[in-house]
Amino acid sequence: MIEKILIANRGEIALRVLRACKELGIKTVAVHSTADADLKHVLLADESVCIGPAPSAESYLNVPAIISAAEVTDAEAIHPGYGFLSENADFAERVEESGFKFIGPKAETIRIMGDKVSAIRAMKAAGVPTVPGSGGPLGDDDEENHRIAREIGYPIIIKASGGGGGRGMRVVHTEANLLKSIQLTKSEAGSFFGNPEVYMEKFLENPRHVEIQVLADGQGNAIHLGERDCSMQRRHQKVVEEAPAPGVTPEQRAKIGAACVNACIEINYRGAGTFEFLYENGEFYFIEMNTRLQVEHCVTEMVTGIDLVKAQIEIAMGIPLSLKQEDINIKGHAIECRINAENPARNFMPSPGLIERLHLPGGLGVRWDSHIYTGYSIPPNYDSMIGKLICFGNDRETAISRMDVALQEMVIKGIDSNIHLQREIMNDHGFREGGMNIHYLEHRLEHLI
Ligand code: MV4
Repeated sequence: MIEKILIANRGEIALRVLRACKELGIKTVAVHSTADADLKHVLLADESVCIGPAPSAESYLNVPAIISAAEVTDAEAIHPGYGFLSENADFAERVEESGFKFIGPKAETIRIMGDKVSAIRAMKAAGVPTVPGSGGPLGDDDEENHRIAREIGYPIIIKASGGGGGRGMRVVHTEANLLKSIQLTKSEAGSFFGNPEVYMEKFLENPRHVEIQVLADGQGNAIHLGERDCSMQRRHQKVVEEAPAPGVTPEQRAKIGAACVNACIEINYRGAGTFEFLYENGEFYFIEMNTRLQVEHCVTEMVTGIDLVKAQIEIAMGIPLSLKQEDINIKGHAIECRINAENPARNFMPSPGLIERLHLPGGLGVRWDSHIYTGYSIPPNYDSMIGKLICFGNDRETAISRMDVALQEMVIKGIDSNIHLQREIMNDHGFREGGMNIHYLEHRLEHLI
């Protein structure tokens, strides 16, 4: 049993984790920066510890301060949430070395997945379909690199092994640009990530971003919870996510899901995880694995009825997965709109400040995951996402209509938000049709704003 969990995060996800802990009868420790003393989860936690000043580098990324907070409060486990230290292998290692449970995979697994070349190698070896590519780091042999690119076929993309999430990539359309692009990407990778290693993949021009959620107990049991479509994004920031992905058939889901489950068992994965794929012409191509809970986990919860945070905690306690694959049924449709404190008309400039008035939507199939409240002031130091509106329906059209009504009902006064933009997306013909690719929203935004 775990009796007390320290939540090493802030905002909506810290509150989400706190709620799961309370439901399980587990005591909670909130850690917060000086700018965050009045966060909702800090006020609701059994204990709270200030771990540093407002800048993340000195608080939410301050490993010694977080471990000290766990020591002084006698917490037994640390939940990292998403972002911050959630995929930092050194942090996971320090947590476990200090005698606490890290609610997530083993440090070694985080390290393998953090290095994209080793992640792709591991997945390919486990039978997960990957993007045609170099399958390993590029060397200094120019002729060999030309040969690899020619074999893959242009356009190709060069990616930093230490990158991910859209940083450190370069598309090459013709042979003439190959060598200098490799050099440039290597040198950028070296300074951005401290690792100059790069690899090559076929550049898929119009894919969708479809990801598979898994749960594994590190004791030989693993299941998948279907997929999410996260193609509606701007500058690598997801805007709308949904489950299931439009057009993915039960047969396709079972096949790619089984490949992910098999890989989890092969690498002895522990915890919740996400396999990210590019999806084009009905085929899945693995690109990266996320070894943490994701922002958009809620849409999977809505269509499976499974509490992913509770599952993470039970796995950390060493309880074998009681769910079997045949217990997982995808029912209905869920959509998540990220609500950000930003001004879409001013190049999405962040809009921190006081929430003067707040009216929240409700009704059947409406979920609001957020830490904000009237009188709360959004600090300027962190991500601009202030909440997630999730709507469920028996079918996609119902979920979209519910979302549209919920967005109409929602009022946040005192700051700018993307609520109106989300309404426009819900009423956009392409979105309503479903199955748009990763470039669709960025093109539509030229007309929507
Ligand atoms: C790609 C790709 C096309 N072909 N790889 C961007 C983020 C990083 N996780 C991987 N990314 C991409 N990799 C190949 N071989 C296009 C992207 C990409 C993208 C992927 C997912 C979601 C949004 C994206 C936006 C631009 C580019």
